[in-house]
This record gives sequence, structure tokens and C-alpha cells, in this order.
Amino acid sequence: KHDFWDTQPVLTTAKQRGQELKEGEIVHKQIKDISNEPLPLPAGFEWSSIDLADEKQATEVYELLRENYVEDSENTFRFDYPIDFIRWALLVPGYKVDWFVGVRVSKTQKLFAFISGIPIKTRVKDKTVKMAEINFLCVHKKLRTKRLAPVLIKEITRRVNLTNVWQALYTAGVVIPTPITTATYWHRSLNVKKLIDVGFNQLPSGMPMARYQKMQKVPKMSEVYLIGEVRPLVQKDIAQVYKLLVTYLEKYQLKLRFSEQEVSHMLLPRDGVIYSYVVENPEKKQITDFVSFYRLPSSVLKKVGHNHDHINVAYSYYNVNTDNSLLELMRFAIVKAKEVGFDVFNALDIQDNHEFLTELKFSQGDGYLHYYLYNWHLSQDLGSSDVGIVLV
Ligand code: YNC
Ligand code: MG
Repeated sequence: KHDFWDTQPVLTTAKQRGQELKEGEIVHKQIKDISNEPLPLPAGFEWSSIDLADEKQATEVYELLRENYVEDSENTFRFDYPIDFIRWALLVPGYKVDWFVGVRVSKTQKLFAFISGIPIKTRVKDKTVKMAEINFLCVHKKLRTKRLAPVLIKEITRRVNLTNVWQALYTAGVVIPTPITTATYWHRSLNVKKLIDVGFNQLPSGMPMARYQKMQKVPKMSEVYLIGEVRPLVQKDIAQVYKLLVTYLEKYQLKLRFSEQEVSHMLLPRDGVIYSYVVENPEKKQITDFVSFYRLPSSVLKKVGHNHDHINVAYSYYNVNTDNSLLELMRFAIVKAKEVGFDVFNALDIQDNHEFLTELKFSQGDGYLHYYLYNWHLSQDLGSSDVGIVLV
């Protein structure tokens, strides 16, 4: 039983899928039905829209997340989204400060909770729908299980609705009503010894470290065979990359409808945040493929027998192949990620990623990522390889 989610326009159980409900919007409302007043908060707390362009406010969000955001199931690691990452993820074209929703203690003004939304256009099967992409829901550890999360969700829903947007897209590691699909994390070790030292990986029983390291050895760049010339993505490539991406995403049931400006924001390299490379045909001066990954370090919470405080993690982002195989492109990405100092390369089993995961020595992790739509009914679950969207 879900006291909160049972009141929301989402499916109660997966069984409801395929029943009489029509595909599309679950409840229809109009702006005049939506309150102009923020939801009431418990005494002593107040709402605060967070201006992430402001250094001090961005730091407050960064610190809240660093200490209180998502941990793995064993509480060994916690995401440590860098400030520049948070800004990259949220200060997107058309962002609204009003959708960066904070909760402060009135007396001290300390930030105790946060939730964010950004405007997106989602293509679900054959319909294009304006949505909010919801992320970074976080309640300080001292305020947990007091039903503050539903208040944050209802407040951001109200603010989104007031802009005539009635649907949302989000992912979570937990199961709530009701996933449209579930993706699995796969991990490619780049720094084998460190990953074992910090408890990210276990040395297979009976195997000497040296042998294990040899098995997981990352190829040299000279062993990557790409047709064309590879180099970092730059602004003048965007028009081509935009076309490649839009065309490539067509085949997926769930994808975003980006503008060229959005693609430029998402993919142009930012040191320590987003790494993107293009492959260019030197004769035609045409871009044929590109590959990208983002950097999301995790804090190491259990420091026994080692002195690492972070693991440096690369996550596969948007990749498009035409002249090269996805396998060879991703081999390049892994070698490059190792070169730049990453400890591990993560990818979900979405898109066409099954084409390279096993071959490039990824191993399946124990983490899942569930995809959700708010106020949108799909008559069938999607498969993870129907998903063309990577959320950060
Ligand atoms: C979660 N992750 O089921 P019921 S992902 C949504 N997403 O409600 P309380 C969640 N709901 O079951 P706590 C959720 N986790 O009774 C829990 N819930 O109906 C539901 N963790 O609230 C839960 N960040 O305040 C239950 O719980 C109710 O104090 C309980 O707070 C939860 O960003 C949380 O994992 C997650 O900071 C804030 O545990 C807290 O535990 C925390 O008593 C660590 O809440 C960080 C963490 C979540 C990362 C993410 C996506 C969020 C999507 C939210 C839903 C958006 C809906 C669409 C809105 C726009 C609509 C339009 C148009
Ligand atoms: Mg709470």
C-alpha cells in the first residue's frame, strides 16, 4: 500500500497495464484547477527556489546532495555530483528557477530538502508530449520518513502544472508505482586494484590479483580500429551531430525530442563533467559517429584498509554509429576513459548497448534503474532496449 502514490495519476500495479485504460493522459486538468498557493509545510520550514547560477546557492545544493543523496544498497558509496555537473544537468536551455525547489529551516535558512525539474519534450511511441524531467529528490537524513517527499513532489507538480505541463519523466533505483521499464547497470573495471580495495568489486575466490588484472586489462589506443579520425566534439560539429542523433533515436519507443541548442548544451565537452568525441571522415569532412560519457564520482563511505575517498566513474551517455560499429566506438570510449583517469565505466542495458556489454568485458551489477512516466498510461511495458533516453 502506498498512501501517497495511490492518490497520484500513475498505475497502481503493473497488472493494470493492458486493461481498459486508454493509452495517454490519465487525468485531464486545466490551469484554472491548480492552486496559486504553495503547499503548506510543517511549522518552521519554508519554500525556497534555488538560483543555481549563484555560487552560494549552488554550493548549498551540492552539499545537501553530497551528504544525503543516493547510496548503493550496502551504503558503501554515495553519489557526489560536482557543482559543475549539477549546473550542466539543470541550467539547460529554457530552465525555470521556479522548478528548482528547496525547503529551508526558517530560523537558520539551512537547506534541508530539494527536488528539480527541467522542461523536456518526450516522444512516447507515436506521441510527442511536453514534460518535466524530475531529478535530485533529496531529504536530509535528519528529516527522513516524515512524509516530506510527497510534499516536495506535490509542490513541484503544482509549479509544473501552472506552466500547462501535465506529464513527467523520472528514474529511480527504488520501485514505486509503476515502472514502464527496468534497466540494469553494467560495469567495466578500469582500475581493478582500487575497485577491489574500496569494495566495489570482489576478487574472484582463488584468483591471484595479477591474473585478475590481466583479465581486465584495458586495450591500448593503438588497438582501437576506428574508420575515420576521432577528436573531441566542438561547436561547429553540432549541426551534424544533431542530425545524426535525431535520426539514430528514431528507432526507440521512448526518446527525447531535442532542439539543436539542447544537443549543444548536452554534448559539448566540459572538463570533469561531459566527454564527447566525434569520428570524422577525412575526405568528406563529414561526421559519421560520436560517443559520449559523463563523470559522476561517488564518495567512498567505508574507509577500511585503504585511503581512497572517491571512485571516479564514467557513465555511457549518447552514442551514435554509422560507419563504425557501436562495439568499436565503445572500445574507444573505454580506452579514453582509462586514459583520462576514470576507475570504472558504467552503462545501462538500454538502447543498443547489448551489442557491446559482454564483448567489452562489462559485468552485470546488482543495481537497477526503473523508468517512470507521471500521468501517462502505456498499455504495455517497454523493454530496456526500447529506451533511447539517458537521464543523469
Ligand atoms: C522516490 N525516489 O514510496 P508511498 S530518484 C518517488 N521517488 O510514498 P517520506 C519516493 N517517491 O509509498 P523519505 C521515492 N522514495 O507511501 C520514496 N518515495 O505512497 C515515496 N533518499 O515519503 C515513498 N533520492 O518523506 C512514500 O520518505 C513516500 O523521508 C515517503 O524521503 C524519500 O530524484 C527520499 O534516493 C527519496 O533523500 C526523498 O529517502 C529520501 O525517505 C532521500 O516519508 C536519498 O515517498 C536520495 C534518493 C531519490 C532519487 C529522483 C526522482 C524522483 C521522482 C519523484 C516523483 C516525481 C513525480 C512527477 C512530478 C511532476 C509531475 C508533473 C507534471
Ligand atoms: Mg520525510
